[in-house]
Amino acid sequence: MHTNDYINRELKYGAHNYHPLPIVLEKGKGVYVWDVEGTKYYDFLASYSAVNQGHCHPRLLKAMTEQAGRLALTSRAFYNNKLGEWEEYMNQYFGYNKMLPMNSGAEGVETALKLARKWGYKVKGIPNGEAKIVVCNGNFHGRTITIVSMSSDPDSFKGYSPYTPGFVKIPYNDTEALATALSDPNTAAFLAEPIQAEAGVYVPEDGYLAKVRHLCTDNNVLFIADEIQTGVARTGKMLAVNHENVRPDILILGKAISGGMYPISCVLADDEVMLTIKPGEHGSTFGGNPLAAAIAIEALEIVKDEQLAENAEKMGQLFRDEMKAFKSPLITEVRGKGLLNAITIKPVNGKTAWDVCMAMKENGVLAKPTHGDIIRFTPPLIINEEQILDAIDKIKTSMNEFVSPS
Ligand code: IF1
Repeated sequence: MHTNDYINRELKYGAHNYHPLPIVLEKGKGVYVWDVEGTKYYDFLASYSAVNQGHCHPRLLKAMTEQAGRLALTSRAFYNNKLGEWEEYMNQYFGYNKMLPMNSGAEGVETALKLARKWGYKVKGIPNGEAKIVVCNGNFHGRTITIVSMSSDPDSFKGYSPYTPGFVKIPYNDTEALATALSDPNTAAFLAEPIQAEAGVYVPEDGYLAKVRHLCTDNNVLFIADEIQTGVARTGKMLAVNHENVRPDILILGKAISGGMYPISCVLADDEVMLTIKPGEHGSTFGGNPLAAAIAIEALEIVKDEQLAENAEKMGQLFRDEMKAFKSPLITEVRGKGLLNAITIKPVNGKTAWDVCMAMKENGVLAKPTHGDIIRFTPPLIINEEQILDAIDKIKTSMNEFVSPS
């Protein structure tokens, strides 16, 4: 079978809820992936920052296979010997009293929303049914009906009404609008991504997160940080909030806490928040399974052992410096933090961000546009200087195919 055979089979038998680049991958190792024709590529998406440790990391494979051969799933009807180890590990790693384990990022976000409402009613004393949660325009927190009820993107929410009530939308990076919204005594929480990645890697102004922290504290409102994409060393610190020494009341992690080997998410909070949910009031079949615990511990150990945050900081600065110095008429902006970067593409000669990504694919670098004109670049955090300079050279060559730098 060739590439098109695989694509046609998916078209015939699979839902059409994606429009992937026309490439069929069958192998991954470190920063590289190979397609079914045997062609090798730099993976500059890393599954939207889930594969921070690199594809099929040997230590993750070992931890996964060993645990899978011993005990994979017990459900939470019984205890297992790995979950408490993971919970204690996360307490020591991130400094929160408690962890609630789930599977997908969206489940982590839903869990945080439920905790915020429970805390709002039981601790803050908000009248039952009146709790408000403030969110930002341009947010992306997943795709459940409640989560798209918070979205400002019609592509996310159109056709899925009626929507979950209780959400207040404000502009991102706007602390005056936040102060106004938080003055409502029925506000339980403020949910935000420390950097809006899906929207196009929008980094808020310096000091924004610190102001958010103060405003939430002053108004007795929980600050919920969705670090599913920005966390686990992606932005050059373990968490994006670490750049401003801000401690959220609820921290949501996902994606790279498994290194891309298994769907794992979790919510971290202190007892006043976490213990508002009593036995039987929340959970999931796979949440906190021993296989996830073994993988997550090893995935986070690798982040420390291989100093991935420090490397992300260094390689990300090199990427932005190189791309800013590359005066292509296609590039209107280069922005990001650590190895979470994006380039805004101005169509030239009718060529768009999609065309650039298709040319990059031909030249051996994989990335995909978001919102039409923005290309997000999020390679695995293990990438070294030789590799990133080689990939940058291929990216520049791809852009030069359409128009020469001025
Ligand atoms: C897809 C986007 C990125 C996330 C943040 C929660 C979730 C995500 C900050 C939900 C997930 C994924 C979803 C994935 C593509 C990718 C994505 F393009 F969809 F928007 F990264 F920007 N919070 N993002 O980024 O986590 O339930 O997916 O595990 O839908 O194809 P999930």
